[in-house]
Amino acid sequence: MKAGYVSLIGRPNAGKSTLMNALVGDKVAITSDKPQTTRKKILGVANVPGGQIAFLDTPGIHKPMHRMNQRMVDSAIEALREADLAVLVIDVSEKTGAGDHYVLDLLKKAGRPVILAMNKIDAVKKNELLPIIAGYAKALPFVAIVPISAFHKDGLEGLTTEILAALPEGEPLFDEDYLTDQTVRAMSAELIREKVLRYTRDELPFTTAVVIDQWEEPEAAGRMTTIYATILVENESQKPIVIGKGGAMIKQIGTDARVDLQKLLDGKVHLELHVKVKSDWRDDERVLDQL
Ligand SMILES: Nc1nc2c(ncn2[C@@H]2O[C@H](COP(=O)(O)OP(=O)(O)OP(=O)(O)O)[C@@H](O)[C@H]2O)c(=O)[nH]1
Ligand SMILES: [Mg+2]
Repeated sequence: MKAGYVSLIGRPNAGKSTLMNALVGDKVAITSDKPQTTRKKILGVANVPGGQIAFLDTPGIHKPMHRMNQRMVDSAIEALREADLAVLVIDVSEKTGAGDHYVLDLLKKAGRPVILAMNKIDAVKKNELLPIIAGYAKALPFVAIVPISAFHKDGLEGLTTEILAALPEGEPLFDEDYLTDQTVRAMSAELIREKVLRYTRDELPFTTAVVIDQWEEPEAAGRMTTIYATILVENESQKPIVIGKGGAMIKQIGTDARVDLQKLLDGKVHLELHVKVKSDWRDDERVLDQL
């Protein structure tokens, strides 16, 4: 049996969380088409024939402009230290740039074996892959290079085989039914934030956070869980955007979130959403600690 920690590392929006969900076979991390979706390291455990893989999904590595972002990048680097193996996830439909070289440098310094997962192959022509492979192969001695589409679950068996081959022999690290290190409350807050990311644009995705204020368990079987949550924004002008015309936006966010929450909790959910302004919360260590 093989077992170990595998950190998914890469630039924002490369598809790391989509990949982890696909490999774990469950929605563990939220995803969105906006960069900087994942804000902290998330464990997702995959039990596969021949072993157990403890994936660490990480925030995309970027230039941090706020304390929150510094924490995000730090948590990715920490995951790299904890890993037996790193999987560098790249978006092949994006041009290679300075950010990619920075990530390659981090991987070099970490000294862990690295697999290159070339993601989003569905979005490019086959012949565009060769020069990318050549460029990356020159930069780092990857133990394997695997073209995949995380979204379409294409090439994932091959990737799993390469991961298992590179992991040490060992007994499973977690019980077979253990999926993630996140609490149900934390996952619920994330699901609500995912809907905020889905429906809002401009700076809103970067400046919002979700806090669960109160959680009322159902009193009897068949009754509903009541969840009170607050969507934090950074300034007054952002509040009406999240609320929308006549409350349309927050209603849409709530309706969509409730569908996911009911799936997560396997029962009826009553969700009460509020919007609160907390200026500069992204640089407020106390708020960040709470989050
Ligand atoms: N076309 C295509 N899109 C993909 C694929 N994998 C992921 N995506 C999309 O890419 C976007 C980003 O995906 P995420 O999984 O959130 O990316 P991430 O690397 O976790 O991003 P951060 O958390 O911001 O670092 C989403 O819109 C996904 O649907 C793929 O194989 N093909
Ligand atoms: Mg992510």
